[in-house]
Amino acid sequence: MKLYDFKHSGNCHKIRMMLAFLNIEYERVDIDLLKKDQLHPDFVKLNPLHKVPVLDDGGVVLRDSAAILIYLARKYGKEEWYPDDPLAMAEIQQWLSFSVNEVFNGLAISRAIIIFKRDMDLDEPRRIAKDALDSMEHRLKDHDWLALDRFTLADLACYPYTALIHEGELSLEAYPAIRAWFKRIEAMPNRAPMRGLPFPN
Ligand SMILES: N[C@@H](CCC(=O)N[C@@H](CS)C(=O)NCC(=O)O)C(=O)O
Repeated sequence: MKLYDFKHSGNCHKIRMMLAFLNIEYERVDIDLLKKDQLHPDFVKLNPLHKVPVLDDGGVVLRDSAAILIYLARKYGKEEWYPDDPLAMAEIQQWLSFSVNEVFNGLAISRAIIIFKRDMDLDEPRRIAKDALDSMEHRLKDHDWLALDRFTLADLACYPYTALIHEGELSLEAYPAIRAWFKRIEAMPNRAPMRGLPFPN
């Protein structure tokens, strides 16, 4: 299995975490976005959207972090991370959508503007980031996990960019339930390394 991966990408980190949880060995192919490796014709053939992560599992090529998580959970993992029950699946799916909408457009873009010095206005991402954090806090103030009563793909998909919030110069001071949720996730085994998170190497 090959993961086309950029080390500073939270979307890629979701997949690295999942592969670590599942104890799956894989080959990491470095796509350095700062060097525009994603525009190389060989990579664009794999993903015409020129974005990481991309997973190649014996010739099965998938893009999009949420799609890859579902594939890995159902092919190699535990059914309870993405169950068949229609309501449970929808409850997880609403957080997977949230992870690539509000979390990405709010928290990840705020971070990218700061750490990659992107020439973009911070107001709109900051507004979306606040909505994202308020939604998570609302759910987590009386639940341990984002969907269902256990760790699922919902938590995995929302974790990296939320935990990297300090790199976007945002604060979690007003969000104690989110901070407590980090501790539950960070206590789990088989975490993959990521700069800026409590398990860097
Ligand atoms: N919805 C996609 C978004 C992927 C994405 O935006 N990847 C960024 C890095 S986090 C990227 O590769 N950007 C390079 C580009 O757009 O050229 C996912 O969840 O995987």
